[in-house]
Amino acid sequence: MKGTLLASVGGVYRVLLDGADLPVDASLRGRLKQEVRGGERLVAGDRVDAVQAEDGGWTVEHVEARSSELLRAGLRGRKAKVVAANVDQAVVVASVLRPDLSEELVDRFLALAELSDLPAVVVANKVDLPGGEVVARSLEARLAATGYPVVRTSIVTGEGIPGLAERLRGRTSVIMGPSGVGKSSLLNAVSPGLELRTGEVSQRRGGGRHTTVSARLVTLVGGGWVVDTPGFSDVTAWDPDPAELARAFPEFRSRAGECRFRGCRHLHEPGCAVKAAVDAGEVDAGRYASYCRMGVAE
Ligand SMILES: Nc1nc2c(ncn2[C@@H]2O[C@H](COP(=O)(O)OP(=O)(O)OP(=O)(O)O)[C@@H](O)[C@H]2O)c(=O)[nH]1
Ligand SMILES: [Mg+2]
Ligand SMILES: [Zn+2]
Repeated sequence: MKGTLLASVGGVYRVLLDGADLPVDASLRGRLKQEVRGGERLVAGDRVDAVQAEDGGWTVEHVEARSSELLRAGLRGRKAKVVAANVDQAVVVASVLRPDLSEELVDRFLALAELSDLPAVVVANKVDLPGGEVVARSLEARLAATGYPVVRTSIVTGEGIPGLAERLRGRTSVIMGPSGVGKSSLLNAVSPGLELRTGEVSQRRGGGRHTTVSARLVTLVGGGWVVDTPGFSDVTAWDPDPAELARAFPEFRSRAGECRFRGCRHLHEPGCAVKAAVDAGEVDAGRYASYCRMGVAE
């Protein structure tokens, strides 16, 4: 029977068979196990074939080719890891306060989505907090030239929850963002009954403790799938391939063709159209600064 992998924890593969309401726990067929050890992991969102033995136990026999892969940071030259499969949009969640907005982290998550060929939406959560509106507005201004929609949300006032629900409906989305910004809380608000675990943001560090520990796929009331992920703290240490990086900034792409030199890295080259756009205020200087920092391996 065909189904979708929801999560895998410690060698147990939780599969929602097509048409079923409740998932089953399965193990892997020996051959697949070899492949998993070889580095090809099964991840949330994978489409699988599972069979039931006479004793009732389920085994995953086959994994289908993926239509998309969300890649996580290849850390310091290591191979990029696949975090989720067959997703069709990335939702990058930031909180305007508690933890404080990290614009560079937002840029990094957006770049990860771009390099995974996923369209992205940005969520500015916790706008109920005093001063939150101002921070949300600055984030919107920063991203104005990128084309990414920014949705303001609050699980306290309910602002933006219907809009977010609308964007998630009927699609398979992956929720990304730093720990403690409210990813699981938002999903609970969008789809009451999910009851994902949420956690207090630690006062001392303003975040950093992971309440969600592994990527898992959940179904939403009204249709749609979402992969809830733990905050990828290691995205901060991501060194993307500098040659690919400009592709990860949509507002650069339309200008890159006008640079004087082909293969322009948009750093110190003369006649760079991207830098000219930054100087003209058409491309946000903060976004450009993120680009420069991300392209430099430390
Ligand atoms: N004031 C306010 N607090 C919120 C809002 N959304 C979430 N929170 C709180 O923020 C804390 C962290 O929320 P989580 O949903 O666990 O955050 P997360 O992004 O899933 O965190 P990880 O699973 O660790 O990656 C909880 O105490 C939530 O109650 C919001 O809109 N406003
Ligand atoms: Mg969570
Ligand atoms: Zn250039």
